[in-house]
Amino acid sequence: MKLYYSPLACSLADHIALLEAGAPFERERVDLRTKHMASGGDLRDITTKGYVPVLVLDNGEVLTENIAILDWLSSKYPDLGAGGPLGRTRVLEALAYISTELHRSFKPMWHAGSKADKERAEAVIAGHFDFLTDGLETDYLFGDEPTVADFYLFVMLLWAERFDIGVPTALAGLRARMKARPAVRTAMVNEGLI
Ligand SMILES: N[C@@H](CCC(=O)N[C@@H](CS)C(=O)NCC(=O)O)C(=O)O
Repeated sequence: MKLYYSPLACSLADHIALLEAGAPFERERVDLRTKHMASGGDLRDITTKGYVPVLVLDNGEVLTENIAILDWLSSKYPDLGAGGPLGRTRVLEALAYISTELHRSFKPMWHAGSKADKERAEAVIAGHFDFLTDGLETDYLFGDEPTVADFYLFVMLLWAERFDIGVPTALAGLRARMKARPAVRTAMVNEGLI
């Protein structure tokens, strides 16, 4: 498998998942502005979508979209998912919320925009973090071990840190626990984040 990623992009969730699973994989760093890959070539030759994450499977199939890649990884490595009859569906529900509501809300923070746009985005992001905290009594979203949904949420919590956006205590705790995990540290070192 080969993961196409960019440092601190949402592909960090997939990078963490692969390391947590102990999966054999290679990684290729991509410059998101130019689409150039560290070892040469253009990401658009792998996928015309031109964004990360991209996971190329050993049989050459190209997977894109965080929700799909993380779901595929958790079906292949069940320790990355949640148990119970609705486990997979609940994790997908969380992944969809993180992707389509929370991740999307960060767009004004990454791109040039007015102060008012950024303040509005910050309020929306805070609302999503509150929603995810409501009723959370475990170390991670689905219990005492993280799932792929926590890996994606963790990236959003790192973005919050980067943009100085406060997060509820429970999510600050989740972020700290994630940072202490060996696989997470390795992913962050690989991406030059620590
Ligand atoms: N729909 C995609 C969006 C992924 C995405 O937003 N990737 C960002 C990094 S976090 C990216 O590569 N942006 C560069 C671009 O869109 O040109 C998914 O959910 O995986």
